[in-house]
Amino acid sequence: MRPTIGGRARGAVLMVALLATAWGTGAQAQMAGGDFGAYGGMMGGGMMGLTQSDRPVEPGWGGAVLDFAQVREFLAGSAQGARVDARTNTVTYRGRDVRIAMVAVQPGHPDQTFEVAGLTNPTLVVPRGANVRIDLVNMDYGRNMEHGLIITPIPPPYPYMSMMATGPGLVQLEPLLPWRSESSLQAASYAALSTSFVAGEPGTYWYVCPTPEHAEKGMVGRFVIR
Ligand SMILES: [Cu+2]
Repeated sequence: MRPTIGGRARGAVLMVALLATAWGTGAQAQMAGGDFGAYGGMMGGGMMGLTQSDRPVEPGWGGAVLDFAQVREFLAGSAQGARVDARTNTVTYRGRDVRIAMVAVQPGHPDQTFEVAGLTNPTLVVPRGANVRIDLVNMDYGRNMEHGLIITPIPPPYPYMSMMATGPGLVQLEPLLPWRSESSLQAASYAALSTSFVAGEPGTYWYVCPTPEHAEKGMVGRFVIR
């Protein structure tokens, strides 16, 4: 079963636990165009706490581990199936099956942002009813640079502890992705994780990094279902 964004009642949290598959180090061979291991939001009371990952990535962290060549391949394909409009900072997807290739803090972009298809914190537009998969790679490095993603109907601004405002979200990548293993981009290993859901109720939502301070600093963008 997959979680659905939105529901019959506006604001209702209709979540179904995902079939969760954690990928360890064996995931690397399947990376190209593959799924990094899907995590569902374990919704319901008491699941606010995200796993702490304030450390560099290492095998067995809970998701996939990519090398730099795989990350470059990921970036090169990140606009596939998307219409990218830099003027409006919008990435629009079509069809029943949507795959969104997202980076947390891509080098060359502002700190504490998400990147999709080369744009910074773009508005992402998906069709109603689409099966959406988000693949997230953390390219950041250093203390407190673990990143994650939730999708929430609660708009910004958010406080330092963004989840105090957003709650656990309708969709959640969990656990947080640890930062890359080395300062050198070429030598580093990278954490990658996927989640899948159905785009239900049309409307405007927000993708938000749940790490303390990050959403407050601007690690947030619009997610539109129409
Ligand atoms: Cu973050």
